[in-house]
Amino acid sequence: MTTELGICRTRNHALINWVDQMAELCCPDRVFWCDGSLAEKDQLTERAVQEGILVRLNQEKLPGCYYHRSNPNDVARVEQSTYICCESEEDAGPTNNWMPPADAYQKLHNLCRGAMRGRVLYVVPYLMGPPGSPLTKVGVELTDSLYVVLNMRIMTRMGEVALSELGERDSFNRGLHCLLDVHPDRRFICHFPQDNTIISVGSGYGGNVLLGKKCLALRIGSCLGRKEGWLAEHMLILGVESPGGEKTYVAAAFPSGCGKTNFAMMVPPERFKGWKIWTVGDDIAWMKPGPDGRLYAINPENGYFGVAPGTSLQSNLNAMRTITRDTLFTNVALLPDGDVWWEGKDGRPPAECLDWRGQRWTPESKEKAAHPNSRFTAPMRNNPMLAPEADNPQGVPISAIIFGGRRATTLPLVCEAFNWIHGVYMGATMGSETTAAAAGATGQVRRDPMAMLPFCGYNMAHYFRHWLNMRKRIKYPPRIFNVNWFRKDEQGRFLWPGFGENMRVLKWIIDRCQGRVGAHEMPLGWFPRAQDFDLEGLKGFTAQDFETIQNINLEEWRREALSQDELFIKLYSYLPKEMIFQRELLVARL
Ligand code: GTP
Ligand code: SPV
Ligand code: MN
Repeated sequence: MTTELGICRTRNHALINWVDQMAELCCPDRVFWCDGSLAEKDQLTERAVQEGILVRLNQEKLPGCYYHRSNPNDVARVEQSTYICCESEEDAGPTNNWMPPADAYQKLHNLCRGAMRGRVLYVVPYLMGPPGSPLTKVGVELTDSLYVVLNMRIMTRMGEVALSELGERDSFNRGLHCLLDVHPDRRFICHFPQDNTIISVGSGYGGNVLLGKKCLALRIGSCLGRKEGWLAEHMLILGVESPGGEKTYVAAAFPSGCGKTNFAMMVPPERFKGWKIWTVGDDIAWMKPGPDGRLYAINPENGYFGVAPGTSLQSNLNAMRTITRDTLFTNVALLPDGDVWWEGKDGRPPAECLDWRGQRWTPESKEKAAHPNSRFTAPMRNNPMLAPEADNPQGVPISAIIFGGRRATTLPLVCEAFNWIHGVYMGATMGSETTAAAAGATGQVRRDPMAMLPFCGYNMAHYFRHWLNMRKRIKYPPRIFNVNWFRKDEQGRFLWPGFGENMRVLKWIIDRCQGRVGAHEMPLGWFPRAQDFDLEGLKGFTAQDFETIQNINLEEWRREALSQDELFIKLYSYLPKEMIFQRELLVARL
């Protein structure tokens, strides 16, 4: 028996009315309601292959895997085209682009009018969060991109499950996405926090268009969190299991392209035999105080949209296992036998392939074969180290929050904040070198508070205030740490081996949380004592190197303090006093 696909089966009037209105605006030939079934996946995948949106990869090597090239003008998030559309410009704050909601609606509705003629409008109901969690939110994305539908199917809990969670309520996030002509001049990603609405046009890539991710889970999510008393953060969540079975959960905020996926899937080195790292999430955490006074986190996502270049059996074994089936690859290189490749993958570069633009590539070529922001979209259920708690509606209790940027200088490998307020200051003043995850120059240090600069949906100064206020609602607050895997020597080589060896840093962090190791007080916070930091079995890294990587250079810190000031001056009118006092204390200690 076959049931017909694409039929509307909900009786939710608010939803039906809104879809009707949007269809009237966009004028698609057809409206297709997604139910999330396997039959639907097969049908839509087949359609995407026929339309040239996906290329079927070698099904013996990569069962269920497909390949997509995005428009070369559309390969990353576009921060300059991302807007917060609230009534007052001050609510968006100086770190966001702002448009008055009425103007934005008019502009975007004009762009969308008739934009789906000759096309299909797909209705994608989805959940951010496990079914039944008090933190879970329902979203519905309307899109004319099959690529978006198939990605959302992996990245969220999509279809029937979301409609039944929604029931008759009208409290769902309304997302409209139109490809238009995929031209940068007509590319806008607009958020309307008052209306719980998102409209994205002119792009077909990643965080611009998979509306559950950055748009709902972070920008709208941060606004909801402020209102409802929780935190929506750009954080991975992992569980550390000791050989004795003790489990400790940590959340870590690193900016885009700075190591969250890698850290969340880490394989501990030989020295830590018997230790296990379980992945709860690799990009987003929603955190709320629980009834026992601890801070609980859920991962609202259902899949990984991870950076491909640099991913290898050596650097990220669990990711490599995760992407062997039912995975979509975007903007990587395509091999003659229907396999995929990227810079940093295991083995030698292929003798020839097609690069991310579809042009012939050989090892002599000057350009990269895979785009630096090429990605895989993979179901989290493929991850052999997926934490069983990833589906737990209550989430996991967080013992440590870790902030970390990509800094070639200045920042030590690890230190611990003196207390919550100091930790918030550490997060607020985070700096990081820009990466290929956003369009624009890479390698430039900028302030990226809590790794949320591109994702905070309201005034960043109010966001700091919200973080400070949260302390009163958490009886047993997590300890806060800062890490930097990316410090370099004078020759430009990374001082720290990173990846699996980050377990050594994590071990010190959880030992601190369990009150098992000491530390010494330094101007920046608590530093590990040499005897408490495990360097055994780490080839080529001496106690002297440890001192070098933990060194505080006063000249660098003078510049750092000045650079922090630039952000604070920008935010001055609403900046919590605590931030100013912390800065003064830091300067005094230095
Ligand atoms: P988004 O998905 O953009 O939010 O990024 P992410 O934070 O998940 O970054 P990801 O883990 O994909 O890492 C991005 C880049 O950082 C890759 O090129 C990695 O190889 C590199 N990287 C990750 N961890 C380490 C590390 O410990 N040391 C060094 N040197 N590089 C790392
Ligand atoms: C990021 O840029 O932080 C990402 C990738 O996780 S995207 O979904 O494109 O925003
Ligand atoms: Mn991210």
